[in-house]
Amino acid sequence: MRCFVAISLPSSPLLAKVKEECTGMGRQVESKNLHLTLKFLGELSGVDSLRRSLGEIRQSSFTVTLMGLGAFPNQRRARVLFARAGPEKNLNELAREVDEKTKEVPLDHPFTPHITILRSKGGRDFTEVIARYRDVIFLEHEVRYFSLYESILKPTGPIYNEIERYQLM
Ligand code: 2AM
Repeated sequence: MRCFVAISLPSSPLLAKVKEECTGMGRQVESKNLHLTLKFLGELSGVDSLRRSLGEIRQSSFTVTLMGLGAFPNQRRARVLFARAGPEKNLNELAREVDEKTKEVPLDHPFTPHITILRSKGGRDFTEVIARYRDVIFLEHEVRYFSLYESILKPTGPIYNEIERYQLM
């Protein structure tokens, strides 16, 4: 199965506003699917040992802040529009531990704390919307747990099933 480790996040009125302003610019991530990926694991034949080792993580809960927007690979021809997430210290530390506990799966790219809002196949120019929402706080949310998810890709969009939830202290 195709798996990833992430923090699930709720939407907010301001995130909904950004999505509305970006109507027609790509496929929007459904509110129930909003998440911050800590590590993408890809296709795995089994998750038993990995499930156990993720359970060894001991970290404190913290408040995540979504502030400002960004784009991958760049603002003018973006395939992904995202909200920036912080505090970097907590998120980097948690992502580092997740990576440590799942060492058998190599990290495909360095961790950049973000929440994808929209995916655009052709590459769109998001310069204006990014400038408009500079320094805007979209969400402040207490993170009490992270989860291991299975992702099932469907033509209508991905389905994310929570395999296991890991409480923070
Ligand atoms: P994202 O966080 O930038 O949106 C489940 O597919 C999650 O894993 C997505 O949120 C996705 O990116 C992230 N991810 C990271 N690397 C990926 C890859 N190589 N293929 C698919 N998804 C990947």
